[in-house]
Amino acid sequence: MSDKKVIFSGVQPSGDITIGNYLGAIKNWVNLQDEYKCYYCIVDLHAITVPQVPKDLRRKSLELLAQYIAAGLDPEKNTMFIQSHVSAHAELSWVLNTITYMGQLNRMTQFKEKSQKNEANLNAGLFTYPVLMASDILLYKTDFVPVGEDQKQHLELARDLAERFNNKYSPTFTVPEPLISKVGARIMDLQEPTSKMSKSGEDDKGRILVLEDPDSIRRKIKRAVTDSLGVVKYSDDQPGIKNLLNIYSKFTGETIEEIEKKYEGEGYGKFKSDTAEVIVEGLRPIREKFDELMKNKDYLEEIYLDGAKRAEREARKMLSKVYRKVGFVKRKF
Ligand code: ATP
Ligand code: LTN
Repeated sequence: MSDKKVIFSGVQPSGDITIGNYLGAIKNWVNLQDEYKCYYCIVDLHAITVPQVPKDLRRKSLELLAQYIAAGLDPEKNTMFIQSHVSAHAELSWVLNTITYMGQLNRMTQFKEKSQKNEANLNAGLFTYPVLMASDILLYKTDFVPVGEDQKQHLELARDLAERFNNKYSPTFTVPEPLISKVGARIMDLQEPTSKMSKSGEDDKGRILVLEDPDSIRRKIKRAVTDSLGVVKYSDDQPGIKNLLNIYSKFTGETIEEIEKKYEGEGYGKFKSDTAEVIVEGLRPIREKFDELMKNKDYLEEIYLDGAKRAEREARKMLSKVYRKVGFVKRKF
């Protein structure tokens, strides 16, 4: 048995992933793969809490797997799988729903925001979304969950449910901790630098996709909202510039101070065009690898099949334990 600590994280195949998803989550995962036992999931059950076109969802799920690999996740080292392939996620979610308070879910900011945007489809899945996320995490005795800052509140709920279950029955779940990086944990919209860049937001000009073509990236950065102060400085009074500094720093590994220094006395023009190049070059290898991977669907199929088998084994064990503790009769087949 391996004594490595366990990592679990996931992204919804609800759209094409942005540099927010990449810098806030996936890029950090790559650095964890040697030291930890990692599960990286494509959370399609979560994705259907907002309307999806079935054939697009199918394609996007596969493309997301290809982007995980293209971004540097090694299928030999990590367990990568599709959430709906391991039914224990939905099953544990039911049990955890019965120990979750309505009041807790009512306080979730993502629910408040998304329910405003989806008034026409205010479904119960959107409300219990964080319980399913807790199930994802708790099935694998997860120690750490590397996510962007927006997921912190959901992680708190996962911790709370783990503790509540452990107290009510007996020690069962590991209480997980969030892993949120200092730089890049919250990449903002380029047009509205006070709200987070999102893959499913309406305005396409505010986000940059991981697979976006270089000219389009250059155009979007050029048009990114800044301010009239004219100094490249990391300050809350300059949310647009602060965001570009974060992006620059996360792609290159240079510190914010080093970058500020480099552009001292320069206007925004040069800083912006350099930032665009940093992004283009940072994404180039991912795009190239992605194109190659998408030509080989059999390979991708092999990976998600193998991943689901491995995940299934672990998840089943935990689910059986939970079923036993809550008092269900043991299944004889
Ligand atoms: P959607 O717009 O469909 O709700 P999303 O773009 O917010 O999706 P998720 O699939 O919900 O993306 O999130 C996947 C991961 O990416 C999570 O760890 C999340 O914290 C991270 N993430 C998403 N957006 C950003 C962002 N703007 N900055 C940093 N991290 C982000
Ligand atoms: N809700 C997450 C996606 C997600 C997730 C998870 C992240 C679903 N299950 C488990 C970490 C661990 C989001 O980023 N919106």
